[in-house]
Amino acid sequence: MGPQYVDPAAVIDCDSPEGYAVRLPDIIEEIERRGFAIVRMWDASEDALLAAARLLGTPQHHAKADANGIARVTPERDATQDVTFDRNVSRSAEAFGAHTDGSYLDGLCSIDGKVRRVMPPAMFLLQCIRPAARGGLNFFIDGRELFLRLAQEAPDLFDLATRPGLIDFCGGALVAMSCPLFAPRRSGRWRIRFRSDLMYAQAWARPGLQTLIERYIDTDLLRLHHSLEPREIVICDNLRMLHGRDAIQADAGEGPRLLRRLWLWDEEADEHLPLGRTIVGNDSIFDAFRDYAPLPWSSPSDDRARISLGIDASPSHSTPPAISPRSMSPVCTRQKFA
Ligand SMILES: O=C(O)CCC(=O)C(=O)O
Ligand SMILES: [Fe+2]
Repeated sequence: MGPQYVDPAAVIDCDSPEGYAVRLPDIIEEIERRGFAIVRMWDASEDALLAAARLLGTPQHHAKADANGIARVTPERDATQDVTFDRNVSRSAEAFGAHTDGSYLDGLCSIDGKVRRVMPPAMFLLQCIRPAARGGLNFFIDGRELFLRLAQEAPDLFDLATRPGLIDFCGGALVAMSCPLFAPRRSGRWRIRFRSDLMYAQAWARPGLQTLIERYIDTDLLRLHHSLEPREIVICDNLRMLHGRDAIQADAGEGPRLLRRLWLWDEEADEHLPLGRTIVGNDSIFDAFRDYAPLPWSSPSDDRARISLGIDASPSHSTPPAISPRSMSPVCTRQKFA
């Protein structure tokens, strides 16, 4: 089977901010049904991106983002530069493998005296301003399908993927230690966290993870491709989906491929209370993850949407038998992957 593509008829047209508000229920339904939606906005302005995001959640800042939380995604890294490793592959023309945005985030920040857990964004928006002339296609992998398939087809890999403490992510000073590939959330749903170029695992677990990656992630098996056009915005459930981008092979005449990216804060990452001290203001002890704090809108929207995010493995939604944390084997068979 060759690569699969998003059906062009699935792109949701919004010709004005009012049109977007009218189509919002359809957009949310699409996100809940298959993990992402593609909307075609009236133009490719920053305002169109902010209008799309405003009804969906609270922005989450990023070290490379501006005051609105918007980051430019464009190949600006000099290919001849001797970069041994750069976490910001999104700013190169190289292929960007399947990943969760902010996979390396699991920390704390303080905002006005409150300590908040910093996690990967719940959703991200990617807005196309200028596509590449050749290459640079986006792809999406449904983590729910991966979860259900592993449970059914490869119980050993499923055990491995849900095993607490499995993987450490390192993105420089930003780390997320001891994360399973699939973790249960308070809501009862699951989240996926993956980005192979930042992942480290103990030696016994590596062969199994490599098998999983080869069979299910670094292949077209579960990938749905889409060639983003100007004005289009992908709105994606980052708790459920993996996404990535093919290598950019040729720029358009007008200039290099250019997108804008905006993250939306995970509301389940709530306030944490100190046990032995008083937190005052924006305490500098939390500076490591400070760039990834939520950025409330100056005038929040009254009609903020409620969207069910993450991987729903409950019986009503899954054809295969329901998966619950109890059905996970507590012991992983190390020998099997040796
Ligand atoms: O360049 C793209 O289309 C994807 C970029 C991306 O996934 C990211 O910046 O996290
Ligand atoms: Fe990404």
